Amino acid sequence: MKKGMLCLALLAIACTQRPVPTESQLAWQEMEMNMFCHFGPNTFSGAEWGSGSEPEDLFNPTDLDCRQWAATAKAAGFKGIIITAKHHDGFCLWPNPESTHTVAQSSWRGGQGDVLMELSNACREYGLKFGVYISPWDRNDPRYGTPAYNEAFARTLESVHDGRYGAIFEQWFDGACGEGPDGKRQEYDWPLFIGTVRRLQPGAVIFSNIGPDCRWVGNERGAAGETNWSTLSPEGHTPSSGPLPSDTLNSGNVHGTAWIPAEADVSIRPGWFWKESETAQLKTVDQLMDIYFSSVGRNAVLLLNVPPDQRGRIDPADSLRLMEFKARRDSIFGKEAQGRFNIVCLKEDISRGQTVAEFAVDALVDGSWKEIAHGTTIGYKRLLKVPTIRSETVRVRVLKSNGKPHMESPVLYYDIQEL
Ligand code: FUL
Repeated sequence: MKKGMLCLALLAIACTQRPVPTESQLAWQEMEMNMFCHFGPNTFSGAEWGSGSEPEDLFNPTDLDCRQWAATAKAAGFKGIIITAKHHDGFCLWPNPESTHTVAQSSWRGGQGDVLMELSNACREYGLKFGVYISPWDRNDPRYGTPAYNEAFARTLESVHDGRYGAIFEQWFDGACGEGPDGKRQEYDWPLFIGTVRRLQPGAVIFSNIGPDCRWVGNERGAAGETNWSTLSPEGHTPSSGPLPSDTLNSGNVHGTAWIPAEADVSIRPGWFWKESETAQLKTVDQLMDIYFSSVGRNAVLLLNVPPDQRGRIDPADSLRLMEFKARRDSIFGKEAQGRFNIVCLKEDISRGQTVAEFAVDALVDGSWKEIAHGTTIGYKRLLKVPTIRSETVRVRVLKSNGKPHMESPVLYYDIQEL
């Protein structure tokens, strides 16, 4: 008998039009894990939020090697890299003609350097996708707080998305703004920003607190809700109008009007930027595994930050931890369980939408069915840890569903360390 068996006991089927992912969103979800690289003046100052008045010469990696980042990401099982092309301090890691606060004004490589060019080339070489974080909040640009800034920011986006760095798989719009009550106020022109990226990179997935293409998961711990719908109702909100409540972002909306799946961002270190003092505080493999189960294993994409150091290389301690994390995942998911299992992997065919709202998993033990897990949503992937069971046969009962569920056969794994 086939190991996984599907039993659809439908209690409720609603025949409404459900949101489904676009081709780009589907491809994005299948990436599962991407590497985030926070890199810029803060790498050298030790700040998490730069003031914007740092001298350009502060940015001075002594041995930049983006191929080493890509090789590390590839070996660790990531499918793409997203770099902070411009963080809140406004410094641009590429020669942005719209700004006077960029690598071109620094003495690094005589002002001829371009981190985005090196990284996009390295990603192509290693078969990784390339993405960019470009912060709308800018503490350097004197136009920030005036309508002129919106036009300037759109041109900034153009100078990255116009094809010179090839295809960009994700544009990350950070919602943070720390201006405070007496600070500058910028009315962002979101239709202009989103339209600019769409026009130049129609295949890019656009991230912000509320989408349009993928949403923030509501925390920086890398944890999606046990209930996690890829649908959301963002009407009445803009990416900067104050996020939806964290629990909404964490769980999505069961009857959400748009397909806006969750992305779970978290750093391997306490901070987002590299600091020597934090090298001893890397997340452990167990912590990374917990993050994996509560992000990828709960229908989210994991964006794990691994910040390059002052040389412009991934710190050996971080690389080692990533390899240990990869080895641990391989030891579990490298082959299906034989004879007994303690992890069940469920998947819906999300190209037809997400429908399952409640399910139970039963295992056939000594000739009778025994319930071993119960949950709400499944989505692209749901990983369930269960007590170790000697059985090769499970069935899934769909107890509540918003439409006809399209599920794949469950797959069983065995984690020897969970004995
Ligand atoms: C936040 C930022 O303020 C942090 O510096 C970091 O970039 C994180 C990913 O997003 O909103």
